[in-house]
Amino acid sequence: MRHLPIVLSLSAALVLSAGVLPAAAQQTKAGDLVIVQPWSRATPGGAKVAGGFLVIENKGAAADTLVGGATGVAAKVEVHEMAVTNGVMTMRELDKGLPIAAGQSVTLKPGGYHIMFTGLKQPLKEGDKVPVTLQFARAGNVDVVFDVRGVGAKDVGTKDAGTKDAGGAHPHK
Ligand SMILES: [Cu+2]
Repeated sequence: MRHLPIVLSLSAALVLSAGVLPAAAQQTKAGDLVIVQPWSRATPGGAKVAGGFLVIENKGAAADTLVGGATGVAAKVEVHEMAVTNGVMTMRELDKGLPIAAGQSVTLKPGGYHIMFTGLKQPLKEGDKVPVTLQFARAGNVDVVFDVRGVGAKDVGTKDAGTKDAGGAHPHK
């Protein structure tokens, strides 16, 4: 099944100035689904995993399920859940995927549900754009682009205070 992603590049103003509101959130529509603002975090040297975060809205009348995905920068794209059990933060793979009920939206964010890129083939650097194909049970494959934010970024629109984004931080491509 093929869906051409509608990637709004309203984000030209991107991360250059601090305090940019996420009003110009990147959105991708695929059937009944709207994928909002996928982002990830820069990885420290040698890290083999990275988290991926986004909002998935299901505007349809039927439930869908995020079951996984694929990307060129990692061996696998898994769907994980993070939870505090007896005071200890643990995470596990959702082997049946993450359901998105009809008419609902699900937020994947640090400390909760998230995408996990495992077997990273290269470090993620702030400012990178990482193409990822998300796989849904109903909507099929959906191509999105994850924005890589600073190491300390906590949520959409949040930048760590110490970010040194003087531009030109694109060592390749
Ligand atoms: Cu994880």
